[in-house]
Amino acid sequence: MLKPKLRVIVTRKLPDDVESRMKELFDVDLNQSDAPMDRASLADAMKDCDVLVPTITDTIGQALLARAGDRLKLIANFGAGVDHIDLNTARQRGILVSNTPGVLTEDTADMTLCLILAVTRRLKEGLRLMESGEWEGWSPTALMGGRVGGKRLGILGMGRIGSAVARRAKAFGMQIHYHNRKRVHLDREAELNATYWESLDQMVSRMDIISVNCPYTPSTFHLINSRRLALMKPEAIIVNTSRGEVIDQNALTRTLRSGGIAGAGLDVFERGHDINPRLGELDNVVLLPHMCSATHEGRIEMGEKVIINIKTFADGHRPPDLFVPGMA
Ligand code: 8YV
Repeated sequence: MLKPKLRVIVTRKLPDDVESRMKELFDVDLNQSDAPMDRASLADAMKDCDVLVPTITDTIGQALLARAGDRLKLIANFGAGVDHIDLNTARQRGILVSNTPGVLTEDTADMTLCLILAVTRRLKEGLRLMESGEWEGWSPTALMGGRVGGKRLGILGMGRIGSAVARRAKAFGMQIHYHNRKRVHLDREAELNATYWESLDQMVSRMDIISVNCPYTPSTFHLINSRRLALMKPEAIIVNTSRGEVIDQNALTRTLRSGGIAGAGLDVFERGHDINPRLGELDNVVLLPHMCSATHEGRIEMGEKVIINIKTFADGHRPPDLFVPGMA
């Protein structure tokens, strides 16, 4: 007898190719409106499916998980970060959580370099000048920025994305430094010509550019706080393409406004899209709408990973991208 298809609920609109394949494989409910589900709809969905496919815009905490139906056995997240899911409660309830690592590494690293260049080379001011129609031609001293070649880049979190940032930055002539929970393998340090700093305080105080690339966990919450921002050199900049919660955004705003550091490039914000309005007013701050992994290729590969995780689970095996806390 044929096994019944798994009932899968997807919380947001995914690329068409991904949705078509899901329709072939599963009994799937898609969200064509792309409006994020409210809590009540999410709770209903979690009562009524075998597999939930959420994204970063769905906060799946203890209360929602406690009310999930017994049939919910897998949360196959569309995204690498799973900080919006209460992993401990999921584990206690016997619900597996998988993610989509690896396929957004290069795209995110590309955009990290884009932000570093945008801030150091004053892209925002240049664009604004052209868009205003007020540009009067070349000048020897107009819009001079900093040169990235030769600068010290301190990478906070030398995982997949941090290493991909390091490879690119090395090609731009930057000197690579990093802080990580654990020192990486010596071969990788040699490949990247990277210097390990056990002390984050010491690294932060000596870098020209800081790139935040660590996941958001209870131990990385506000890792960059007002005290550490005060350690940075006044001519240094910081970029964040990981999670907003790693930087205390209000402290960063104050530091930037008082000239404590020279600029910031942010793709991510606390609680998803909470942006201090005083940040965007600054010429030396470039803000992006969480778009670092937004390529057609990457989003399709993320969908393919979600499908492989669900299909493997449906076939009675362990999904390949099962998320194990502490192993990211
Ligand atoms: C994703 C991200 O696009 O994968 C992640 O962790 O931060 C993003 O770039 C997003 O999370 C999709 O859910």
